[in-house]
Parts: sequence; C-alpha cells; structure tokens
Amino acid sequence: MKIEKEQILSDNKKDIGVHEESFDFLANSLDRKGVDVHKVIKDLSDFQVAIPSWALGAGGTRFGRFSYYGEPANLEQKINDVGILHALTQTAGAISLHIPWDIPEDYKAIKELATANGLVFDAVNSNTFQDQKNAKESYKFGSLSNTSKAVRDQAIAHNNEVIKIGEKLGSKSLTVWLADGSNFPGQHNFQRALQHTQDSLQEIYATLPEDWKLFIEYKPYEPNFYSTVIQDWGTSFMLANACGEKAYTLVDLGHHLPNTNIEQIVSTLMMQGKLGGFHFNDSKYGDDDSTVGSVKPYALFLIFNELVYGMNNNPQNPYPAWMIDASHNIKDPLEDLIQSLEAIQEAYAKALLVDQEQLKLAQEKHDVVLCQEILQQAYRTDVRPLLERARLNVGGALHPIKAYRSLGVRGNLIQARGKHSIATGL
Ligand code: PSV
Ligand code: MN
Ligand code: MN
Repeated sequence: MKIEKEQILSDNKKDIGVHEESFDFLANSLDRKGVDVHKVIKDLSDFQVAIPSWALGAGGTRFGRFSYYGEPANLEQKINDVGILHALTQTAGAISLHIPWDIPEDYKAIKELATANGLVFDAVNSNTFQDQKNAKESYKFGSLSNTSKAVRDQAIAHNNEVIKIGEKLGSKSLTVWLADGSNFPGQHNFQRALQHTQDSLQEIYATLPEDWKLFIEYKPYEPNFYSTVIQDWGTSFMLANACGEKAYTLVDLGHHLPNTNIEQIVSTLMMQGKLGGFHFNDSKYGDDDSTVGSVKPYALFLIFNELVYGMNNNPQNPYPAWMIDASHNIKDPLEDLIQSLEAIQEAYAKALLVDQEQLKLAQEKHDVVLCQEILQQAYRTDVRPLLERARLNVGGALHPIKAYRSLGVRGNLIQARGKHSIATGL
C-alpha cells in the first residue's frame, strides 16, 4: 500500500483556506518580532527522524500485545509503513533496523524499496539482550560484560555482523544498548563487569568502518533491577572516550531516573562533542516509551532549546542521529508515530523561536524573570501553522492524522495483510 502525492494534494485542499489564514497571522506576528520565518520553515522541513522497525507493531517489544491488525510481518512491509509515515509527514525519512529481527534476504531489492519510499537506513541496532535461535552461548547473565569469554566473544561477533549488514544497506552507525546488569547485590563485581564491557566495546569499535559512528546507549535499570552496567550518561561518556573519536553517547529520553535534568545532560554532552544519537519518547514513571510530548511537553521544549543551542554553537559535536523509540499497545502504531513526529516538530519549532541574543543579555544582567519570559514566550506560541507550511512545501499532508484516517490507511493495510497478527500470534 502506497500513498500517492496526488491523494495528499487533493486531501489538503479541504483545509487550505483555514491554514493560509492562520499561517499569515502567525508569520506576520513573528516577522514583527524579527524571526526569519522562512528559515524556521526550512529547518523544520529538513528535520528528519528515523523510525525504528520495532515500533510499527502495537506494543513494541514489551509485555502484552494487542494487535491493531494489518501490522507489518516482514522487512518489506515495515519499510512500506515508514514510507506511509514519510509520505504524510515528510519528517520520517529514515528507518532503523534491529538485527536479527530485520535481516534482509535480498539487499538490492530492500535498498530499492527504501529509495522508492524516500528512505535511508539509519543506525543499525544489535541485540544481545535475548538468546538467539541455535546460539551456542546464553545472554542470561549478560553479554559484553559477561564473566565468560565465550559469551563475550559471541556478543562481539554479533555486533561485527550487524555492522556488516548495515554496511550493505548504507547505514553509518551502530547503536549498542545492553541489558547487562545484576538483579541482586553481590551478583556482579562492578569493576570487572565494567572492564569487560569496555574491552568488548573496544573490540567492536576496532572493526567500525572509517565513516561510521558507534552510539552507546545508557539506562539506569530494567531489565535488571539492582544494577545496570551502562547505567548513566557518565558511564556511556567514559566508555565512548575509551573507544575513540567515532564513539558517542546516545540519550534516550526514557532512560533516566525521575526528575533528572535531561536538558543539562544534552548540553554537557554537546559541549564535549559527544552527543551522537537521540531517542525520543515520553514517560511518567520510567522507560514508558509513551508518545513523544504526551506527558511532559515543556520538558521536551527545554531539551530542544539545548539541542538547538548546541547545533548552533558546538561545531565539535556532529549532527545528532534522531530516532523515535516509542510504542504503545492501545493505539494504532502509525497514528502514534505521527503524533510523536508532530510533537518533535512542535518542540523544535518552539526552540527555534527562542531569542538567543535577548536571552544571553538577560542572563548576563541576572534578570531571572526575563529569562523565564523569553523561554515561555517561545513555548506558548502556537507553532502548528509553521509545521503545516513546512509539510505543505514538500508535499506532505496539512493534517497527517486526519489524512491518514480519511485515506483509510489502516483499513487498506488490514485488507492487504489480513487480520492475523505476527505480534500476538492470534
Ligand atoms: C530498551 O530499553 C530499549 O527500549 C532501548 O531504548 C533500545 O534503544 C531499544 O530497546 C531497542 O534495543
Ligand atoms: Mn532507546
Ligand atoms: Mn528503552
């Protein structure tokens, strides 16, 4: 199932009048404040976020799953789904694969399909948090950190294999997220576990192609509930430094203890030139993987404010790899992803409106009230007409969820793929 440009164009016609009115009003008022509206729109159109292959079925990788039907059953169908998202939003121009879940059979055909959908392959993700069919060694007690050399070697070999697969697809980065940790005090010798992890990562890093990056993701707990080997940004940063200049920290918004100041972590990493990748989601409690912006949109804005500042002021930091790492089991996964993409663009647009010059002056004068006013003025702006215009300019839908529904996408997918769900087996 593919959405044609003409279908979107004709659907947009219904709402174009209302859009033009609201856009003109906003553009005029921003113009009066000295905002370069065209630049903001261009930045929004250029901002592309990768979609993970595992977010396209209801429930992602976690707990009970309730199918939405018509879910993708293979890599081709996953690429098609991201193609649908991209056609509507023009913001999802990349897909992130998880190996071994997504090993292509025919590389040439897969690459052609991705290109036809306007997609590139983002970071490839390794999986040493589950035992694989016919594997000799088990990851029950860890992978890269394991006390057994045979287990570590198997996990290193898997990562090297993932890099090879990524190379054939045109990926330029490997993301390593480890479940390694311990459930009970005394189970791990912290130093030995960390040392093994560092040594293993260095071995993987040694096989990384010249133009690739290694992203090291951290997470404080889960699936282990006493300790996690790469528990926080400091540990990830330290390991990235121990590997070399192509290794970076990856920040996943859900991987922090409650109330952590994530925007400050972002800022520090960018100053050090070590923020490599970013996983968007939202949460109330832990790694909830909720829809981006659904719970703490102001926190997301503050994070984007630091990202924008870093992108403008930290040439030592490479352009980060953006990905959504969210999924839920009670929503249509594609609608959920559209909502996440919209929330990301909204926070980004608001951050682009922050008057950085004025903020700097207010900070220097210690005018705390004005500092807050400047941030909140940007945050309170209804930027949705800018998002609409950014999509419109590049052939996207004015209102992606509305278009998704009026084009009957889910119904068509169910018709084409049937009601059987790979996710639940029902
Ligand atoms: C597990 O917490 C996780 O959600 C990490 O965020 C990874 O990025 C993802 O799974 C895929 O391995
Ligand atoms: Mn993640
Ligand atoms: Mn996670």
